[in-house]
Amino acid sequence: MTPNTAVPGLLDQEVVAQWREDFPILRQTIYGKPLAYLDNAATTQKPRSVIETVARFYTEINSNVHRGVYYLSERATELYEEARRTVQRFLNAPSAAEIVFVRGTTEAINLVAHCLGRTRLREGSEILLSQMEHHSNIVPWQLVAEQTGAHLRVIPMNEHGELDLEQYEHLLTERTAIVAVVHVSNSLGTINPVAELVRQAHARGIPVLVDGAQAVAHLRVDVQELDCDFYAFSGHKVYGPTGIGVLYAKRRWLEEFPPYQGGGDMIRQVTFERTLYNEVPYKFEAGTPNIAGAIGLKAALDYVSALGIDTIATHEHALLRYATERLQAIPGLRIIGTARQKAAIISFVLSDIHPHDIGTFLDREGIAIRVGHHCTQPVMDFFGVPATSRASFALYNTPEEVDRLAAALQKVVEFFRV
Ligand code: 7TS
Repeated sequence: MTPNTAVPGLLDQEVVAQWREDFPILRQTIYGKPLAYLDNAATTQKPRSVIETVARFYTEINSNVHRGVYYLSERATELYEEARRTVQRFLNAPSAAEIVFVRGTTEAINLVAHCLGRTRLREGSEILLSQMEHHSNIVPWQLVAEQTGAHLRVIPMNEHGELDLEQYEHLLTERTAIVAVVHVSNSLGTINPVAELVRQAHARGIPVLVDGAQAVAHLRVDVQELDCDFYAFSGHKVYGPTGIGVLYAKRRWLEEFPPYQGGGDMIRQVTFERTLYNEVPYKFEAGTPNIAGAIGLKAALDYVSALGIDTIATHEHALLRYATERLQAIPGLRIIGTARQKAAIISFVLSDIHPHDIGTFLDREGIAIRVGHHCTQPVMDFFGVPATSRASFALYNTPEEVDRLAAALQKVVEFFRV
C-alpha cells in the first residue's frame, strides 16, 4: 500500500475507497449531501459480510442452540461456539470458556459488579474507578455499593485528560476490592496505560476490569498481555450487530462467581430443592442467547482481522493527526482531551455556541457527529462544560470528510458570527 502523499501516514485512498464499498449505508446522501458518518464512538456501520451473515443465519439456519438433536440446531450451535472461539482468538484469551456472550459492555460490567457484590464487596470495601468513566462503568458500581456498604473512589486526571498515576498508586489500598477503568475514553479519546494499571493493582492482589468498548475496533487488544481480570466490549462498536457483546473473564472468577441470571441453559440439573449450575461460560448465559448477534460479531471480527487491526489503527491515527490540525485552526475551537496517547476521537467546544446548534448545523451538511455529555458527565464537570461536540473516526473515514467537517465548522463560526 502506498501512503497518501497529502496526509502523512494515511493509507492510499483507493484502499479506503475499497473498504467503503463494503459498507452499503455509506453510499447514501443526507439532505442531498454525501453522508460523512463521524459518530463511530456511538456505533459503527456494518460491512456487507456482517449483514449477509446475519441474514443467512435467519434464512437458512435459524434454530435454538445447545438443545436440538436435529441438523439445524446442531449447525446453529456449531456456529455460535465458533463465534466464541473467534472472540477468544481476537482477544488472545487463553480459553474459549473465558468468553461470555452478553448484550454489550453495559451488561458485562453489570454482571461483574453484581457478582463481585455477592462475593467480595462488604462494608468499607473500595471500588476504584477513574474520572473519565462512561456512566456504564459508574452506575453499576453505585448500585452494588448501595447494597454492600462499599464506597467509590476516583482516580483523578489532569487537564489533558490523562490519569494521575501517582494518585492511583496512593488510592490502591488494602480496602480496594476492584479497579474498573476504561481502556479508551469515549469523550476524550485518551488511551489509558492499562497494562501498567493492572500491574500495580495485581502487586496488591486487586483484580482489574477494563471497559474496552472504545478500544477493540481501534487498537490491538491482548488480554494476556494486559493481564486484566475482566475485559468488556460491545459488538456494535466493532462493526458487528447491536445486542451482542463480550465479557472476557479469567476462569477463576467465572468459577468463583455465582450466576448472574437464572434460567434455561445455565443449569445442569434443577429440582425445587436445589439447582446444579452448568459449567463456565454457560453458567452465565441464561436463556436463549443472541445467536445471530454472536455469529454476526464473528463476521465483524473476521472482517477487522482480514483488514488488519494495525493497518486500521495506522489509518485512524493519521486521520486523528490531520483532523486535530484542521480543527485547531478554526477560531474559537478548543479541543477537550489532549492526551499524548489518543484514539481517533475529537471532542471540542466552539466559542460559546451550543453543541446542539453545531450538531444540527452539521447534520444539514450531511455530517453526523454526536453532541452532548457522551454519558460521561463527570468528564464534562471536570472541564466545566455542559456538553461537547464529538467527531469519532473509523476505518472508512477519509481526509475529505475531515475537510468537510472543518469547512462546515468554519461556516458555523460565520453563521453565529463569533
Ligand atoms: N463504555 C464506553 C467507554 C462507551 O463508550 C460506551 C458507549 C459504553 C461503555 C456502553 O456501551 P454499550 O454498547 O453497552 O451501550 N458509548 C457511547 C458513546 O460514546 N456514544 O454512544 C454510546
